[in-house]
Amino acid sequence: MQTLSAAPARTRTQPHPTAGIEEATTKSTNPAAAPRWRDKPLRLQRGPLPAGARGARLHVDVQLRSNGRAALARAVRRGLLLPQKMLPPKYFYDDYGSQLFDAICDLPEYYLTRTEHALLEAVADEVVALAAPRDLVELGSGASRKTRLLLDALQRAGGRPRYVPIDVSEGMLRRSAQILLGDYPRLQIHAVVGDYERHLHCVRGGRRRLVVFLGSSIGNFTPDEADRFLRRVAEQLNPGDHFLLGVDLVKDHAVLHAAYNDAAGVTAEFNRNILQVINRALAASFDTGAFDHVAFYNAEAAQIEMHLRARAAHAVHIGALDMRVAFAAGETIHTEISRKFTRDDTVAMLQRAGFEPVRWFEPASHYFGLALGTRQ
Ligand code: SAH
Ligand code: AVI
Repeated sequence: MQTLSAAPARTRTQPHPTAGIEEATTKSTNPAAAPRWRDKPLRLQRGPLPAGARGARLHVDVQLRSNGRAALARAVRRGLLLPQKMLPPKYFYDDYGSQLFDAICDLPEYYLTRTEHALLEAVADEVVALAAPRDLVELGSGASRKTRLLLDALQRAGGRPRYVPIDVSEGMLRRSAQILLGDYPRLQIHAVVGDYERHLHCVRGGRRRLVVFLGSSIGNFTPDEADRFLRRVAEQLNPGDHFLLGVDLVKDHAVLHAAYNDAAGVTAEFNRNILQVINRALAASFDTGAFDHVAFYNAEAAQIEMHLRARAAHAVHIGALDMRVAFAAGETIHTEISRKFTRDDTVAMLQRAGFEPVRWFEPASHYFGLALGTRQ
């Protein structure tokens, strides 16, 4: 694998509103009809977009109904009955949580987004030249800001790409798609409102693909979860398709600590917002003010751990689950891990999943890495 050092970070550009763009939407009406990934891996078919999408440049495929309320209910019941109470981090991202994450990306302490943006800016042309994609698929696309660097590179290379973002956050996905369509008049978007742990098969397209998973979101999985997830991603791809993975690298502990304990308190607000998500979806009575934000670096596991710590003993009622949850003073809910990687970890992780490493990109600061692999 070759290595490249990139230029220093630049300021990110702000998105701007655009007029409405013609759009077609399909909803999954019969989830049983859609093959579950675990049961039956799908080889995606070459072919046209679904009927409703013809003529429209944006097609939105809604896989998550009521924001996956049933799955949230199961996860909350299971997680809050554990001796170490836990909640899955994907539930941070209601509309407000997505906006908070976007604000985190601009924080001076949160170097991840700036560093990855600058790195991708430096290497996007090379990535596009190597992958030569016709479809650009993005897992957990959020505001799709870094995606622009790849779309720009694709345009420079004379391509007419289709962009296929998948995200659990419907509002953010739709807003980002509208903005992109305004800025890229030749772009087609097939957006999937879905959970990439369950709806990977919906990331359509049998054309040559570049799948990107940026922001070090892979670090929010445990090692076993990450291996399983990457294997599923690899199984979706055809030989010659490429995968670009962004990973936050192990570094000075104080830098890591500060990135998750910002002075403005945005990360604390983001962390506590998961309780509001549960309050609204499951008629729960969490008082967000009763919990402190706690984030620390566990050097042995090479991960930031984020918790919500009860200030005093109290109980919470979760109406939709008919469940009472007791908290001792100082007891925590573990809400997120954010693992930090080395280049060797990352390459080994890709190889275990069935990818052949193609390039490793890393800035002079060694703060963040981008690994490009291809399906073996
Ligand atoms: N890729 C962007 C956003 C990272 S934030 C970046 O690099 O800045 C994580 C994003 O993944 C959020 O937009 C969140 O809504 C989405 N997300 C988290 N878990 C998800 C899941 N299981 N399935 C689909 N999207 C998910
Ligand atoms: C999306 N994910 C990679 C972020 C991270 O850094 O783990 C989420 C986040 N949590 C706190 N701040 C940002």
